[in-house]
Amino acid sequence: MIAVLFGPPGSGKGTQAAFITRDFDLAHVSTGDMLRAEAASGSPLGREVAPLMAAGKLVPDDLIVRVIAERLGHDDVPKGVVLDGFPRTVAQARALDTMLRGKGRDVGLILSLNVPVDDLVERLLGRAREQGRSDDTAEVIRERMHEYERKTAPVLDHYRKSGARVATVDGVGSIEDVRRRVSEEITGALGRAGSRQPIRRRRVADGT
Ligand code: B4P
Repeated sequence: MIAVLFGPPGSGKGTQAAFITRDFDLAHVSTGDMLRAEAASGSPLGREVAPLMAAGKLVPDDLIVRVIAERLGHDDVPKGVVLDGFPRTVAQARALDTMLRGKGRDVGLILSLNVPVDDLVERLLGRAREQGRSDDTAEVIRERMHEYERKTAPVLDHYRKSGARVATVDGVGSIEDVRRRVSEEITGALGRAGSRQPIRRRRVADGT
């Protein structure tokens, strides 16, 4: 199973990816986390991306595609992956399609988290208060939303046209409510794929 967690900034991709990867024993590939780690390390890549991220801009496609190509070569990938925050442009989606085709695989499920913009802004400003992320200020959030509408939203059409399974999930409600909806979609997709992989579902209600 290669699943893409899709949605605007603050829709809960990172939050839900943490549950899914644990509940279904999938590798978690978060481009946001990878880029933030590079920026914190002060590596040449980190120094290139830090100002873009702080301004709410997407980093260049060729750069992020190289990062993902390297990550998809890791040992934990064959068991299945949740891609969190990638692809974010149609060019990235096409590059991913090509990469996966080369491995005889494809994207099995796109989970699109649907959250109204007012809720997104409220969540991101809340995260700013709790975690102080440099890209969670009101001005930068506006720019990230703009980037999303212009460059990222069309990725869904790319997948719909390609015939991939796109599931829209209501991302409003408690984190546990959303977790339950997302889990149902993944369980359904795994069932349809007739996957023989062991599904290590844990009980969602109490988080065990
Ligand atoms: P990401 O790290 O992917 O960040 P995000 O879109 O802001 O957050 P996400 O949707 O994961 O929200 P979260 O669960 O944290 O990207 C950051 C930056 O990296 C981008 O702007 C870009 O510059 C760069 N980048 C990353 N990937 C790239 C790519 N492929 N190409 C180019 N550039 C790339 O949730 C947000 C908040 O909401 C949290 O505080 C959470 O606790 C809360 N929350 C979650 N679910 C909730 C719920 N149901 N109810 C209430 N609150 C909830």
